[in-house]
Amino acid sequence: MIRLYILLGGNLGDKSRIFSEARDKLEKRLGEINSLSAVYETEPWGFESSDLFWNQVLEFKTILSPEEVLWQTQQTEIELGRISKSNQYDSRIIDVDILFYGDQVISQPNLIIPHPRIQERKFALIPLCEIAPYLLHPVFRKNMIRLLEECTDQLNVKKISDLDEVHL
Ligand code: PH2
Ligand code: MG
Ligand code: MG
Repeated sequence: MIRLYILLGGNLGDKSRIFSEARDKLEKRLGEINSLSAVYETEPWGFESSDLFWNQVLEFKTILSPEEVLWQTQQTEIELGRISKSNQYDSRIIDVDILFYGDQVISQPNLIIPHPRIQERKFALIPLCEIAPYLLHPVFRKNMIRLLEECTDQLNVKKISDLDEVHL
């Protein structure tokens, strides 16, 4: 069993329904959800939009290979109606990103693990700190607390209270 961390992101549509469906589909495809962060409302990183994102980190136990996980996450995005994958950052219904696959380091044209920009993004580090503060980044050899302390991202990341999030 490998411990797998996935980041959900999206800033279009009925985010509550889409996130709930994404969690259900991913649990069927990847394995049991071991723990999950709160949902955070986050300012778009890397591009301008008035549509705020939701982000959430999920921790799974999986027996799938990294390539199988990638395939399953892509199928989930397609099923939930994600249209295109442009090279530029853009608004989207759902993005399912692999953050960590155990402590493995993978560098293939279509699959880079750990996700190459975790350390630059508070919208990933803050939920990671909530559920896995002492998880060691296998490349930088630093835990999530340390990466968050060193992160210079200034964009707003706000926890959505359980009361607001009726469908969770
Ligand atoms: N994902 C991006 C680009 N920018 N900004 C926020 N707040 N949340 C995201 O998930 C996100 C982003 C590319 O995948
Ligand atoms: Mg992404
Ligand atoms: Mg993605």
